[in-house]
Amino acid sequence: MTDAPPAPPGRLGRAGGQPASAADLVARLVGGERRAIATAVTELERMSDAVPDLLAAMQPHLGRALVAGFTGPPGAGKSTLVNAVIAHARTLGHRVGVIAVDPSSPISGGAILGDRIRMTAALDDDGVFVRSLASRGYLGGLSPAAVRVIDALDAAGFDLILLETVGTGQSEIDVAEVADVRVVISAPGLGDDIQAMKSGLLEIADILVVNKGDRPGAEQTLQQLVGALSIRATVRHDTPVLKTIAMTGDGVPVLFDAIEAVGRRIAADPPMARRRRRARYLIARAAADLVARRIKDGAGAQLDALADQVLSGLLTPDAAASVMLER
Ligand SMILES: Nc1nc2c(ncn2[C@@H]2O[C@H](COP(=O)(O)OP(=O)(O)O)[C@@H](O)[C@H]2O)c(=O)[nH]1
Ligand SMILES: [Mg+2]
Repeated sequence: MTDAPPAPPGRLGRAGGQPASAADLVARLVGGERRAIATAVTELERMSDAVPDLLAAMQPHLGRALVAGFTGPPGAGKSTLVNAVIAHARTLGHRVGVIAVDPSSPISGGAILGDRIRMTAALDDDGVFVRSLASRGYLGGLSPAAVRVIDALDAAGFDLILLETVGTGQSEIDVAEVADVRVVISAPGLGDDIQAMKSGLLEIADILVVNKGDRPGAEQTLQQLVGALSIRATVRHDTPVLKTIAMTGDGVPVLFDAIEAVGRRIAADPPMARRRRRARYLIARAAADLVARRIKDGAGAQLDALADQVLSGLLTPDAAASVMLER
């Protein structure tokens, strides 16, 4: 964890000895009060009972932030690069919120980003807010909680929100749905990384970054990416391919300009369109969770009955699934 300790669950912090209402908390959050932001983020992360009220109170304050997703294989340098982008964005006066989604435990994983941020002045800077979230049960992907935390940081006036996720399985799809700008990071020496990009990372990228530009093989990795872009039908052929050295900040201003350029391109979309995409994602995720829970909780006897019908040839498994969902 890199920010203030969470309030106890179910309470929204204290004001004058009384539990603060969601509206009060959001008013303080909108005013940029750090404790209020930390408390709201924790409530949203834990899906506490206060969440519906919080979301409702935040609605009028949403839609200003640009959300940039940083995804790629472990060790590519995402956290280091996020840190360098924070530093650059701060010199330009942006307020930066950071959400790092770690597939492992919040303790081991969160500490990694925390260490990188701690190396800079960012922790003492009111213009930066960092939170690591575990991706419990979401296979390395984004949890719906992470999407709600984006809203909290947006409402709190962070105009740039950086989202770090490991690019495996579900998370690349999540990032494509949730981020306004998708930055896909690779680095030389990570093995068969260009092949790994077949899994869809190239397709979602607005910007491709070869980090560790100081390492042997960086130029070759870059050329491979340029080559892969040119022969694939399903990608934008004008996707920028940039080289960075996150450790020194080399290439970071160019990357930042590229992020802003994509931001300008999509600024033609009304903010509502971007938020609608995130809302669609939340609904689809919630629906999938609901179905999974139904199957797990209540469907034992029904499943047995349907299985018998499948075995006796009365139903196909697909038809049985439909019966189950219609109940
Ligand atoms: N040589 C070199 N090492 C880097 C660079 N950026 C990050 N690293 C190192 O690569 C390792 C993984 O970095 P990290 O940011 O944790 O990667 P992540 O897993 O993608 O978040 C760390 O040891 C970093 O110090 C770079 O530009 N050049
Ligand atoms: Mg990392």
